[in-house]
Amino acid sequence: MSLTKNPNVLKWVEEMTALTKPDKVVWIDGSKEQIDALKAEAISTGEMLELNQEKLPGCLYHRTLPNDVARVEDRTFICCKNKEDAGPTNNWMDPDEMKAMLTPMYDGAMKGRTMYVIPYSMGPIGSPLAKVGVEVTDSIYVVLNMNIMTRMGKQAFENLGDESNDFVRGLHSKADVDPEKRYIVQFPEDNAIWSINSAYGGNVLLGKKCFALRIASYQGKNEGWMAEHMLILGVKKPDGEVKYITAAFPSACGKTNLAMLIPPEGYKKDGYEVFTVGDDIAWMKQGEDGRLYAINPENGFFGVAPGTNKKSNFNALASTMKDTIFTNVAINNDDNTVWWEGLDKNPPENATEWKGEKVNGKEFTADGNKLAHPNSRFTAPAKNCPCISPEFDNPAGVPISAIIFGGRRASTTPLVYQSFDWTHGTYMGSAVSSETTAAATGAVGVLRHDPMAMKPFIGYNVGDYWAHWLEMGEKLGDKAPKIFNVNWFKQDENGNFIWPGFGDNMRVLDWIIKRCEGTIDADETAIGYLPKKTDINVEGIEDEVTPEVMDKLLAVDKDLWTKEIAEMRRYYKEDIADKGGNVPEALIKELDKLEERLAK
Ligand code: OXD
Ligand code: MN
Repeated sequence: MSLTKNPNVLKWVEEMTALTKPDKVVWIDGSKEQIDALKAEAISTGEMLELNQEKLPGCLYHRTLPNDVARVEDRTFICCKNKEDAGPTNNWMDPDEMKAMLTPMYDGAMKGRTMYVIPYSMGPIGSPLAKVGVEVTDSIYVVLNMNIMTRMGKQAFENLGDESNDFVRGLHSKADVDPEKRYIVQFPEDNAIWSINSAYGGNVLLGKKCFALRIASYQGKNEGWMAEHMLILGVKKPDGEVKYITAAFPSACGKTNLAMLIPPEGYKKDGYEVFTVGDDIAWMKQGEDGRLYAINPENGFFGVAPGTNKKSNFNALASTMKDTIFTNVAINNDDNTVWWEGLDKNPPENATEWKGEKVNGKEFTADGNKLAHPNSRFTAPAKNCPCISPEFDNPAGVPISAIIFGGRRASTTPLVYQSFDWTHGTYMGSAVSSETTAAATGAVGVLRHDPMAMKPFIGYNVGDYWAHWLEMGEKLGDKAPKIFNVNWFKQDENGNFIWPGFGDNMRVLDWIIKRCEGTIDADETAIGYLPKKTDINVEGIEDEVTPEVMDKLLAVDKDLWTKEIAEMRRYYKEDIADKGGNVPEALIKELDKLEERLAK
């Protein structure tokens, strides 16, 4: 039975049913009974495995096909009418051509299967910043994940109302999971997403990257708000005030870790606390008081499992202890629990590796094999997180004091610096880049540009996206958050990291907050405001971060920055302007000014 009278929803679901021809249509109301029945069905067919219900209550396990383990950027498209509107960072195809190509693939794709109709809200129900989506899918795995990652079910339709046409239409079929016919397609002008031949999270949980970033960034440009690839955290100070900060880093730079940071002992003793509002996506809009407010549109964490342990991210690990779905990790068959590289130093002997083969985990990993896929995931409810913010469900969002950009840079970029103003900060965001690590590619130190950490997620032309950032700055005026850049990954001559990172990043957040409050001075340098050498608190880590190390962490090397400027000129011209991206004049000017300051 349908859950809404909204004729726009009914008509679209009817069309999708006629196209995909499922045996049955089930509307997802989000009730516990319905979810429990779907879990039982998925367990009975082997789609999901039930884990040890004493040690991991409510937790399930899923294995994807080995050819279907990550987002597929080369098969991801932005289909708007004009190619120029997709810009140089996106694959593009004419929307009609794309639909003509995909329609035969969807035709009858759900024969013999059930179509699930999932209404969901991105953002707290009733929030003026929230938006509704409807996803139809032939995968129970998708339903169960959407149940964790979004506010799903009847409540979302109540939020949409009986008339509105303002919902994102998501069509997903795993079809034959054929990698040659896999397409992840956004139609921003139609509020629509089509995903086919995948069953992996980032490609099929359409509320996440497809809607909350690609479609939403386009909506944000048109409606005057921002959808960003940012964590949101709150720092409670000893006086009880909470300051909120967002941060954008490319993947594998520790967003989830920073979002769930545990402050060093000294800070804890002084009364500091860190709260998580989000670990991946922020929707931000100007509030009535003129400040920028952020909500996390998601309701859970879709985190990378390998490397997560008690020390690296206690709060993330704790979040996975109940009602969590694990995908492509390894199973410890002795007690039917899960294991992944970096969880501990003790791979289970009696293991099932991620592809499903039973192995002796100790021997298997000794040969250099991995038990868990490097991109294996946990889907965990946000409310499980021990440090979840009390404001997590606040429909108004939280007021943002600072925006942080960062990447993985062995040299050049200091530990932290502050932009002179919003425009300069927008330049800094456009210059976000990360160096590949030896582990990932073999080619160490190759610079990948990832503006605002949004390269794979900007749903329109990157030049227009930068212009939108500049417009937002004008609107916010002196109420705008301050913009910073951080680099946790500086190395010495021998390739050793010289900043401890993890919880000690609190020391940098502390400086950032004091800069926002105007209670601490800074050194004005060519690249921005840098901390005075003694203003980063190193109490408790003096042995590691000596004054000499601090000198290195905060160094601005003229030769390296000259190279950086040359590379940014090349990037703006060859990668953006020559390929149809309109780099705003104001950003080129920032580059000129940076060069002038450096020459002085
Ligand atoms: C993610 C990503 O999964 O950025 O969050 O790839
Ligand atoms: Mn992400």
